[in-house]
Amino acid sequence: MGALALAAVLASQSSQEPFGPTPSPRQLRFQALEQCMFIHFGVNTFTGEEWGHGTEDPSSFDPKELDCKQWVAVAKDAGLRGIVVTAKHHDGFCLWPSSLTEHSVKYSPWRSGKGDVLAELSHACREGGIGFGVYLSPWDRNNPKYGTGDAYNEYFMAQLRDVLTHYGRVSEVWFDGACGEGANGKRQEYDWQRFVAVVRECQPDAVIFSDAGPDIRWVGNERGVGCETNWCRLSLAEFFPGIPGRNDVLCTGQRDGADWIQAEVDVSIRPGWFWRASEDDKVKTPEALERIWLESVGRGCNLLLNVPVDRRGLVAPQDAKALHEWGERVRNRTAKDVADHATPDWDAAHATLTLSWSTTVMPRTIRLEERVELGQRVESFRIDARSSDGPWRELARGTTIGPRRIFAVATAPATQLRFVVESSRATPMLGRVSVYE
Ligand code: FUL
Repeated sequence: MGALALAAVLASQSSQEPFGPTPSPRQLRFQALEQCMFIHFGVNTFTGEEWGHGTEDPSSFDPKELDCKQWVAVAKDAGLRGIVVTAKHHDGFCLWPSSLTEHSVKYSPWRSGKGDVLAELSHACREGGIGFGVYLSPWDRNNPKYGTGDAYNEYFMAQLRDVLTHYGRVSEVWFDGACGEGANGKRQEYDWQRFVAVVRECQPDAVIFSDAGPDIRWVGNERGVGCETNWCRLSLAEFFPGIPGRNDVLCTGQRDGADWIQAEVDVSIRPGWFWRASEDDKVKTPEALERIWLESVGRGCNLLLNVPVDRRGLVAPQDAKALHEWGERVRNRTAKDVADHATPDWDAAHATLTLSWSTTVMPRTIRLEERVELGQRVESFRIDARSSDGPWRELARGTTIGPRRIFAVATAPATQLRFVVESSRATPMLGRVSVYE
C-alpha cells in the first residue's frame, strides 16, 4: 500500500455537493500558508511606546543596520511562510516615503531619507519566496485630517493605493479595529466598504483581515490560542471591525454563519508588540511557541507570530534563537509520516477510516484535514489506537476539524489507528491524514 491507496480511499468518500459556505481561492491559498511572521516596527521601536502619540519626531527613526533579508532568513528558518509588517501603526509614521505626509522615513536620518522599508522588505520576501503583507492602521494620531470624515477616508484610501500598487504582490492586508481619537480629539468614522473596494481593485488576490473579515477574522484574543471548536463561518452582516463584546464568537466562529471566514491568531513572541530592551529576557521559549502552534495552527487557524525588529533594524538574537529551536521542534514532529505505509479502509456506514500497518508504529503527532472546499462538516470525532488484537483505546478526541487539526498524542506502540466521525452535518469528507512518528 502507499500514498495512492490512502488518497484513493479518501477520494472515494462519495462525492458531494458543497455543504454551506466554502472558501474562495484566495482564502484557500492563505490557509495553505498556515503560519506567518508579524513585524511591529516604527518610531515606537525608538521611543519604547506601544501606542505612539503621533507627535514623534521622524528623526528618531534610524535603524542603522536594517537588513530585511535577515528578517526573511529568520522567518524561513522558523518555518514561517510570509511577513506582515506595520507599514503604518496608530502613530501615523509611514515606513515608506509617502508623498501624502511628512510623517515618514523620508524625513528621517535613515539612509539619508532615501530609504523605503516596504521596498526592501517586499523585495526580500519575493527573493525568499514568501508572502508579503501590510498592516495599515486606519487610526492615525498624526494626520490632521483624522476625525474630519470624508477627507480622512480619502487620505487613507490614497495611502492604501500607494502601498498596494508599488511593491508587487501583497498576500494579506491587515486592518486593525482600533478607532481612537486623533490629534484634534476627534474620532473618525471609517468607510470600510470603500477601503475594502480599494484593496480588491489593487490586489485582488490579497486576503483582508479584520475583526469582521471580509476574508479572515481575528480570533478574539492575543494569547495565541484558537478555540477547540472552530467553525470557519461567520455572518458578516452582524460584524464590523472593532466590534465590542463578541470576542468569544470570533474565536469559535458561528456554526451556522452565512460566510466562510477563517480565523487568524496573532500573538507576540514578547510581552509587547514593539521591541524594547527591557523585554530581551522575556522572549517566549521554543516550548511555549510549540504549544501556541498546536493551539492555533493545530486548531485550524492561521498563526501570525509577531517578532518585533529592534533598533538596529534586525531581529534580536534571542528571538532568532527561540524561533530556530521552535522550527526544529515542529520539523522533528512532522518529519516522518507513516500514514502512507498503512492499508486504509473507509467504512462509510460508520464514518470510520481505519489505517492498518504490518509492523508496529509509534504515533506522536496526528494531523487531520477536511476537504473544506466542500464546506465544513465534522462536529465531533475521536481517534483510537490498538496494538495487534488488543483493545482499542482512545488517543484523542475533538469537535470540529475544518482546515486542520493537529494532536500531540501520548506515544505508544500501535498497529492500527481509526478515525471515527461521531457527528457530521453532511457526509464527512476527510482530506489529508498524517500520522507522524
Ligand atoms: C492592536 C493594536 O492596537 C496593537 O498596537 C497591535 O498592533 C495589535 C496587533 O493590534 O489592536
